[in-house]
Amino acid sequence: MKIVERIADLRAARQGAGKVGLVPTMGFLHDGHLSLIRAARSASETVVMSLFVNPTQFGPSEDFEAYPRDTPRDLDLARETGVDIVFMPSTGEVYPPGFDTWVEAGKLAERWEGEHRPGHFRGVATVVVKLLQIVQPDLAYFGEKDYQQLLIVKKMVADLNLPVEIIPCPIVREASGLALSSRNAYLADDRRPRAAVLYRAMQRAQKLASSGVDDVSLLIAEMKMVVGQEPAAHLEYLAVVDRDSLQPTGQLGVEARILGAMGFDGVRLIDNAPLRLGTDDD
Ligand code: PAJ
Repeated sequence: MKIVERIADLRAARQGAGKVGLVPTMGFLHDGHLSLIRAARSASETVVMSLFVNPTQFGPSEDFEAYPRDTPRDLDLARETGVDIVFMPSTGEVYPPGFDTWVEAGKLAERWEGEHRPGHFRGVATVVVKLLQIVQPDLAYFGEKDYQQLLIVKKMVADLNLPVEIIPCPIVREASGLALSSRNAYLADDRRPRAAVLYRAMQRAQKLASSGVDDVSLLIAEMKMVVGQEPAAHLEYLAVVDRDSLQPTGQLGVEARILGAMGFDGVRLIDNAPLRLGTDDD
């Protein structure tokens, strides 16, 4: 496995690499990240993983400095999982002095994470377009865990004619249902099952929808009741949205998406799930 810190060296390593799959990450790898690497491994000749905690997607009062980091462990996991090249640039390599061009995501970024984390998606879209330009992969892998981010990246790639295929990957969860996240490291081990309350609420909504309940306000009220039973959980938003436009839906159609964010023991957690009327899978 090659470890590359400079853009020029990455470009050189990429020459003649065949079909390239890129997995962008901020490190502190868990099974969610590894599932993306495995998907890339199965479809590409060369797997590139970027490891870069991107400062521009963190707000001034957010956890950029405290964001969990463990590079030696990440490199071991990447090597074991079949990464060929790790790209781990310094902040100055990605944002040299005077850097001043930004990618602004449109309507998809207005609500939900965009509303609660102003500037977040501008930072994400900018760093993702830079990583795509630097690595020039054929395929790039993104998790549904960050569903809004996935849709924004897909839209950006279409709107800016970037020659890459975006491959969505399913959410990996703990046995409790808690979606894996680097930020789960902030939670005490014995608190994690309780932090799965957001997912339990989403499962409750799916169960009702499966039995024919299509009244979205009732489904949301039920989910809020489930979350309300967990005193440590403080909802930021919980919404049923059109799975493509991310606009709230009034009536449950064929398929919608539930998006939620909450504070739990002072940790900010997000989750999402499909919501289908009259079926019981997922
Ligand atoms: P990070 O949070 O490290 O996540 C890297 C990738 O792993 C993202 O595509 C994310 O959706 C995916 N992922 C995280 N948890 C997952 C889970 N439980 N199941 C499946 N996939 C999961 O997302 C970012 O970094 C950054 O915003 C980035 C795209 C790298 C830009 O800086």
